[in-house]
Amino acid sequence: MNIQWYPGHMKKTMDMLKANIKLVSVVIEILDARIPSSSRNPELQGLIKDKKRIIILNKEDLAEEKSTIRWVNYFKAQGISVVPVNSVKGQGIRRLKAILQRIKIPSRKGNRPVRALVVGIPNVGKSSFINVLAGRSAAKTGGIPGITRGKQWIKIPPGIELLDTPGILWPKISSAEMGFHLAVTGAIKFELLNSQELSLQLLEYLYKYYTERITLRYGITEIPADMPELMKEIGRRRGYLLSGGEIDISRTSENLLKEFREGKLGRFTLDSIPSKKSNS
Ligand SMILES: Nc1nc2c(ncn2[C@@H]2O[C@H](COP(=O)(O)OP(=O)(O)OP(=O)(O)O)[C@@H](O)[C@H]2O)c(=O)[nH]1
Ligand SMILES: [Mg+2]
Repeated sequence: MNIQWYPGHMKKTMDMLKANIKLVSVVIEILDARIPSSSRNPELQGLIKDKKRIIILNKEDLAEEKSTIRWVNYFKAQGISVVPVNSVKGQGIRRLKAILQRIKIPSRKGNRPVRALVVGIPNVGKSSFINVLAGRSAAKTGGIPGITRGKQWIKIPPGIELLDTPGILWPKISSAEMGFHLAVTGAIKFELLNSQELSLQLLEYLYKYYTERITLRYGITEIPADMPELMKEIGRRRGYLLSGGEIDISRTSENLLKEFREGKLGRFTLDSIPSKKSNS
């Protein structure tokens, strides 16, 4: 899976972040708990530099609990505050609020608000996170990447101001595996993907590591080792037929992706902790 998606609006957002970084005292980096390293924008690290940073592992409800604990420990060991969050149900939000409220801003006048920049890849849940933190629908959200356009300051009393920003990727996604992780979790615009190819790749991943979940979800006990054949079998079980009686592969593929993203096949963490050697 070779994916590049860096349109003009992402470059513009990057420039906007550069211009606004001096206005904030904290950067809230929203990562996808299923892919904590693939969802980390390498271009942001230079921008954030020594600014206070909080990492949110969002969509924790879709990630494997044990892996999330490992990732939390991994970031903590680097001295970074990290909170797993479910931005739909609000889990983790109280802890995050407490962290934000502990941040003291040196000011002659006393109570200056804590201003934070909220950044992350498309569709990771930045706007949902802000809304659940604010306790109201202040920012527009949606199931496809590219919902937020332009910047928006949102006030959260007492004393917190957040800047919602459009999701951004980076000019060169370095590995095919990273591309697969971003695409399969929903960070890449649908129109850019070959959903049948992506879905086959997902099936291969499931077949390799989570065979029992295929059986559990689709009732297939004798799983064929040929992926297109397995895809057909899933379509057959679902009754996704074309008018001539053939299996509707396109519908089956899209449904597999959808169910995976919604957590219907269980919780998944696709990224593992980098080994000590490769961790620079
Ligand atoms: N399961 C689950 N879904 C979530 C969570 N947070 C957000 N979502 C869903 O993810 C989708 C994207 O949410 P948004 O808040 O619009 O994401 P965003 O990062 O602002 O997206 P852009 O503005 O397009 O970059 C929506 O369908 C949300 O309901 C979460 O913690 N768990
Ligand atoms: Mg948004």
